[in-house]
Amino acid sequence: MLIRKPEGWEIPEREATPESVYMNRRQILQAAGLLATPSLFGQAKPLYPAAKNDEFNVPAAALTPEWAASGYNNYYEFDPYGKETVKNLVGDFNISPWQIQVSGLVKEPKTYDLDDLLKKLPIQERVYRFRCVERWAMVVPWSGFPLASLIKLVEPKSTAKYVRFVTVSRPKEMPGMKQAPYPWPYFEGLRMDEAMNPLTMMVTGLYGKPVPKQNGAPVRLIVPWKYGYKSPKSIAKIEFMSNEPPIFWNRLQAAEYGFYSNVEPKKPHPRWSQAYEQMIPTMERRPTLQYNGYEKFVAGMYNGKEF
Ligand SMILES: Nc1nc2c(c(=O)[nH]1)N[C@H]1C(S)=C(S)[C@@H](COP(=O)(O)O)O[C@H]1N2
Ligand SMILES: [Mo]
Repeated sequence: MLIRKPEGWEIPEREATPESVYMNRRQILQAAGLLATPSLFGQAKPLYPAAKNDEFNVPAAALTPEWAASGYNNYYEFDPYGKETVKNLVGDFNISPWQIQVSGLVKEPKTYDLDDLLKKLPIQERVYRFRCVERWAMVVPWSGFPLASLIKLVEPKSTAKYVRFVTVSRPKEMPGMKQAPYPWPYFEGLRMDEAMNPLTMMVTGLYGKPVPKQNGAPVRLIVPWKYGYKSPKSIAKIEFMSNEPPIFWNRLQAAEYGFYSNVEPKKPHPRWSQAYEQMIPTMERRPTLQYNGYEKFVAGMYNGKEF
């Protein structure tokens, strides 16, 4: 029997009823990835990866591996007793939509939507050294906007001398909050000049992607010349004040944690010499640097006694 070869003008059966018959134009464009999802609508281009700031960059080989930075975390609201466990406990944590309440000594106390802020405040990527008082350290690319740009937007009064930050409080989504009798939610603070320092960043991204929940999504502070606990995660409130605000770790153990907490190799913590640091994940030892290596950017703010 002769098998008839289709003529060029004949459409094979499987192509005769293309999907386009069943999909409307919008669905087709969406399937092809050509339509922005509603939440992205109006945004000129994707947020990540953000433009790299060349002043704060290192060769890729000098970076901490991404899996280590996002797999070894201090985030007591999820686990007050473990670090490698945190990433497995963040599943129920809701980060969208996200609001930041700005209050205190400011022109107009107001609650801001993070998505709206991100339309006004351009983000950039900076590689920073990051150092925990427990001595472990890493070198990672954060993305975010300078805290100074947010402060300029909200216009604090001249009487504002300090800024206080408060982490979100969601005991139902943050299982660690019930495990330890701490004065939740986590609270921190900076002097106004520290908050305005160009190094101080509100971070929304890590390794060219949105920052993982275990690292503080959707927005955290990064203050690279201070010990890590000065960089609160998942910030829900920012308050401008005339007096130095209390901070979480000082409230818990005043003898061990001061307000400034600038990295200083010659000042040992009662439980950890600060002469060296250990790079995750190898735990290779390196000498601790004054102000964590950011002396030229920050030493001018201090008289040498703020540790
Ligand atoms: N809300 C909140 N922020 C926090 C903490 C925390 O327990 N809760 N831990 C701090 C400490 S001690 C460190 S070292 C860093 C760790 O950040 P990382 O997990 O992204 O490395 O987050 C800081 N911010
Ligand atoms: Mo820490």
